[in-house]
Amino acid sequence: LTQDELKTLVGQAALQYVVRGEIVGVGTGSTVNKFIDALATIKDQIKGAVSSSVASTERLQALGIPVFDCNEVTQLAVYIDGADEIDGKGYMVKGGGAALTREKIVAAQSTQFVCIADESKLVQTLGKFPLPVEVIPMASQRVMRQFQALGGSASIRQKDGKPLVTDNGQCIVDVTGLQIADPLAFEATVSQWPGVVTVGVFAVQRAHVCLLGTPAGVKTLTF
Ligand code: DER
Repeated sequence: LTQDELKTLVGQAALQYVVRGEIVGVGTGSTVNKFIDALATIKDQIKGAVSSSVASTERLQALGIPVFDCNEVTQLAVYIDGADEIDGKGYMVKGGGAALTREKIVAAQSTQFVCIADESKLVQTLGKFPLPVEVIPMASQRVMRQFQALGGSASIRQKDGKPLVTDNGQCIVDVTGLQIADPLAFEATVSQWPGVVTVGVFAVQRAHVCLLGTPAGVKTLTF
């Protein structure tokens, strides 16, 4: 099975967690895109979706799925999203798709976080994947120096030769060389640095279930 086929597998498997008649929280990325395509096959059985990015909103709307704003809904039963890394406790590194801020917001408004991922995302310790951090541009150099002081090396994510601008108009700093042994403490510390909008460690908003795509089929991890 190719990685793409594994993503399709878990995207379809996530349908079983969607509460019929309700609004489902939808994340961002290529695996989530497979889930959105699967969701479209049951769109008459749901009320709609809350989206975590412009990209997911556009895909949902193109498939005829109503999209609601976070402020139009209260608690969502389920949030379906991918991850760049997930460890044995459901802690994740996210933000490869630059949508981490809105992903964390929708996840915070959801009761159950169901992570869908191909098996390459399951790691022992978070930190091999470059850690995304959404930052107010004027703070970016100081935040990069703070990560360097922790032993990391940081850079401003580029797109088409200039700094990527997020859906929220901010920039993304990617940090390599960190060992995130205590995701809860790391998330709490970095989230307080002036200028940090969102750090791509999802520890408070960890996953409760992970549908892991493997050549042997979908493995369900619960945390
Ligand atoms: O940006 C994100 O957090 C995405 O969920 C990303 O981490 C997963 O994207 P992928 O499914 O394309 O690997």
